[in-house]
Amino acid sequence: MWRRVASLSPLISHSKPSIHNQAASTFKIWESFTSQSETVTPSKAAPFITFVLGGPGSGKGTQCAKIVEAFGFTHVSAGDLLRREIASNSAYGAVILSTIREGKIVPSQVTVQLILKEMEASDNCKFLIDGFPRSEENRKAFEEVIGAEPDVVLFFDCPEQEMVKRVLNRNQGRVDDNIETIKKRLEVFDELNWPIVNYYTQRGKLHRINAVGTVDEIFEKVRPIFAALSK
Ligand code: UP5
Ligand code: MG
Repeated sequence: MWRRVASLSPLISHSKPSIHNQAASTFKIWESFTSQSETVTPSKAAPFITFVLGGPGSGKGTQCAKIVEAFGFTHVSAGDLLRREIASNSAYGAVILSTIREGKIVPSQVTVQLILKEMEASDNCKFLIDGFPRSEENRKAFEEVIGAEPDVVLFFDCPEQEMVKRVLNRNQGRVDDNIETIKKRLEVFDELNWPIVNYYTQRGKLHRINAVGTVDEIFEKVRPIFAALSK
């Protein structure tokens, strides 16, 4: 049985008018998403949500794969969802692509709707939200739409030099894995990540994990967090 740190409302988007209005002026897909989500059956189990934070190359995706394997979570990578939008030639693909190339942050309305859509499509109720939120504005937008906070927040804390080395070695053809964009990604991370870390530290939800070491060594620091919750 998964013990919730905070009880979450069912996964129905009771989106508040402020978010809806703000979104409508930016991206119309928000409207279509919220109107779709009103049809979701209220019986869906309340989700157990883990936010996975950390700089570029800190190992978020790698550790999420290990958590999925060991604890049966569904992995929702915000970056992967955005890259999927680009690949699908969606109306917003071009805007998302240029934002990622510049190492900047895609508007919350777009990312939040992609994440929630993915969650709603899943039968699982345990989610790892990887690489989100990246700013206080992201965090507030998500929490306002879902009407609750995440249960757990992981923060993979990794020195810049190590993150740069890992990203440059990845070699998977990502448009943002070049030194110029990496510098910008690191700047944006440094500017916007800390308020989120501080916020969830104060809420008693943040687990800071030293992300230096082998993948298995790092996972041995992650495992007890979920093992304790699943008792
Ligand atoms: N690796 C992993 N662990 C290792 C270890 N312990 N030792 C040695 N090597 C290790 O790992 C990176 C590389 O390091 C891999 O080759 C791996 O094998 C190796 P990975 O697990 O992929 O790290 P991760 O933290 O996931 O790095 P990633 O580059 O994916 O992080 P980012 O946060 O930069 O990327 P993301 O895909 O989340 O976002 C990309 C862009 O999308 C953002 O810059 C932004 O423009 C946009 N975006 C938004 O606008 N909003 C969002 O909400 C999300 C993204
Ligand atoms: Mg990743």
